[in-house]
Amino acid sequence: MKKIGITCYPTVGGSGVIATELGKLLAEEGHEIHFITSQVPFRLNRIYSNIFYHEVEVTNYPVFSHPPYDLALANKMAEVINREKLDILHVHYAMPHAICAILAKQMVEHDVKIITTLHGTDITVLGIDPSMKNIIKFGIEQSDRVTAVSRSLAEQTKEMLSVEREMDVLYNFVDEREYYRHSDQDLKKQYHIADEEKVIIHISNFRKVKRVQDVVYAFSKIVKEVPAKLMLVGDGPEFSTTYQLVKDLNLQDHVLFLGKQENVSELLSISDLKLLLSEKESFGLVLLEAMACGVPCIGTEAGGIPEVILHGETGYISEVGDVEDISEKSIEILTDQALWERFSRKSEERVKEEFHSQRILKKYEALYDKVLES
Ligand code: GMT
Repeated sequence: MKKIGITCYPTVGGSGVIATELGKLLAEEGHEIHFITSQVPFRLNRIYSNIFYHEVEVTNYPVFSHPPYDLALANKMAEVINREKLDILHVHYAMPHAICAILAKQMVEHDVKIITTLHGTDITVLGIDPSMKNIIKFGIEQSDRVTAVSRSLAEQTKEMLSVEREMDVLYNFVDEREYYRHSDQDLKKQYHIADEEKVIIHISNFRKVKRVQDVVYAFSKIVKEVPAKLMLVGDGPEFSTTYQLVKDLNLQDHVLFLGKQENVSELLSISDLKLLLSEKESFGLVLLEAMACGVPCIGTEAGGIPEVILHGETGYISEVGDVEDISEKSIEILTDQALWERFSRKSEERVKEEFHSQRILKKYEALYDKVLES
């Protein structure tokens, strides 16, 4: 049994989901888990007797023009490391978590190992920002071990930040107990989707990098050939522009804006195709969730997406922005039932073989053993 601290962004994004799900799996294996975050992680949705939560409280003293969250986090990390005698502090998303962890380690006597997991925008966006680049590089170099969620992200990190150190690639995973194809088709009726209509789904935080408008443009071509509905799940800065585009293309009757949703496995279970057309994407956890529910995916040749979707086996890969190609490939999948079934089956198999939660859990546990031996 190990004592493991975990820090992540508790409210949004795939990195918080992975960190929390990993914490839960580790707890089920008998480890003692200490979440050190600003809020209770939203996926921590039941009580575990061996999971503890330590809230980071920030002082909002009037002298501060910016409340010092990072320092409060480092202080809390040091307090928990010392009091609970943590073996490992595993931080998800380099900025600022890796740097806070290094600082906390320097503040304590107790020997704790720092593991940093890179998730994507901490490198591909923040890592090229001159105001943060050097400190992110510092956090990566000073961590005892560093993992990245795809080969592509590990390579980009080395290239963009000129980091020499060894990095382990540990893919993301989904909880198979939640992500599987549910058989209840009644949901389709509830959304007034006719039986013969195909369902295309996109799930994201509607940020520019996700290119949600390409999804709408592709759909506008698909719906001319195949009776279909587009479900847009999520919210974010590009929501209004996307809404306007749907209106301009006169697609209102074909597009459902569902906003933020949790537990999307039921929505995925009534879907026939998933589109993720990002220009940057280190992994694309939503692809894995779709594949686990037997949904073929089309994604872009960006970051780690081609490591998740096997082109021609579980779905297709297209160039970023090639809406023509994306719509052609979508129409092919949606109109060839034998192809759809092959992609769907292979997607489910691939998740079970390559991205099974127990397989990834074992890899993290092996990494913890290795770092503690060193
Ligand atoms: O930037 C985001 O979209 C959110 C970010 C996060 O913090 O969750 O997502 C990143 O981490 C996910 C979990 O590892 C990956 O599945 C996403 O691909 C990655 N996002 C990007 O690289 C844009």
